[in-house]
Amino acid sequence: MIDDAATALDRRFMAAAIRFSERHTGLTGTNPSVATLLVRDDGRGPWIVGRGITAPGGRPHAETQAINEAGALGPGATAYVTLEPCAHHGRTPPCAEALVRAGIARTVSASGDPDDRVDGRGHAILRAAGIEVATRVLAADAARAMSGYLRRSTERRPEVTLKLAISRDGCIGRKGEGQIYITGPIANRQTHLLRARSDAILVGLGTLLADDPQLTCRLPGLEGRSPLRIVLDTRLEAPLSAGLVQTARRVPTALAVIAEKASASAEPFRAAGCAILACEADPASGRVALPELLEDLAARGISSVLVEGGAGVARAVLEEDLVDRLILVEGADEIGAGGLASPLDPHDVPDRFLRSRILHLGRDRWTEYERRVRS
Ligand code: AOF
Ligand code: ZN
Repeated sequence: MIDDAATALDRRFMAAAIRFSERHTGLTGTNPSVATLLVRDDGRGPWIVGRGITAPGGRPHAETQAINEAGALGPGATAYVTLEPCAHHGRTPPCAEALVRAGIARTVSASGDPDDRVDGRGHAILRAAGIEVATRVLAADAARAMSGYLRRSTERRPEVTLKLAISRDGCIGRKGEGQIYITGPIANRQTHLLRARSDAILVGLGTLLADDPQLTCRLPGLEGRSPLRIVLDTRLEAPLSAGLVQTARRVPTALAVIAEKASASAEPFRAAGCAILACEADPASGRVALPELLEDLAARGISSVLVEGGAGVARAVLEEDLVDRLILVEGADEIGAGGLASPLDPHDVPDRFLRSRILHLGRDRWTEYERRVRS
């Protein structure tokens, strides 16, 4: 009985730690956003004495911030960490050693850390110091919160989320018209939150030409959290006057082009502040090869990519089985004549996707799917 109570309490604090960690998702560079809660119980029930989240940019790590906040209340506390504490010497000593030095009595962790420098060593340092260690508490929830980092660490590519807004009659836009609203303001704000939490947004040239989009996060207070904007522009045909190009100094922007286009003709784009990604061409289509581009992005530290635009890009990532998370936002109204058909029928989602969440946002329905674990 006592064990069950302890487990329920552990889950409660770990759930709080995971939610807390999500505050910095998308802000911590190549580091995952990790949270630590230090909790002690002096006989009147548990209370949180220190909290930390991986700082923007990736350092300091969560644990040392929580230890500092707890001060004299740290010794004897239980540490809830969403990721195994690190075991390597970076700019600061390992967090596992910091927890030992702080006199932590017990550690509860959610996900292991696949980083070669950690991978079990963090837990081993704690155990060797006589600290009780419970692992894998709410491991699946923590893995979901850090899915980009875990995917990049283990598969050397970012996690890809495809988001499609689909009208009631199965369309994603109207031919010849720029941006039209398929979903309402609440769903649109949810999309901006998704952008804030992503490292990069990917769209095709067609979307840039048709919509001249901004692809920024415009939620009040979160304006600084716009991700890197990447345009698939095989032959470098984007106009210099495009909004994305013109604002590249303010919001990072990259054009993914095939190698032979990355030379002299790209100079004006570089001068405007755009990064030029020289990509391999897919032998069949001649277009930028997507798996290789994703590998390249992972090597640059990008852990999550949100695919937001263009039926063509959506179709390509689906056909090449590159989509890890699928988000369908179904609007309440029809587009009618001239509608562009969605590359995916919301009533016929491929079997490899498992529905994980449904939100009702105003008149819209937001459904999330995760790719089933490959056997
Ligand atoms: C922790 N606590 O809050 C985070 C950890 O480049 P460095 O030295 O900052 O190390 C990066 C690695 O640290 C990263 O790959 C992951 O293994 C770990 N992240 N570890 O103990 C944290 N963010
Ligand atoms: Zn650390």
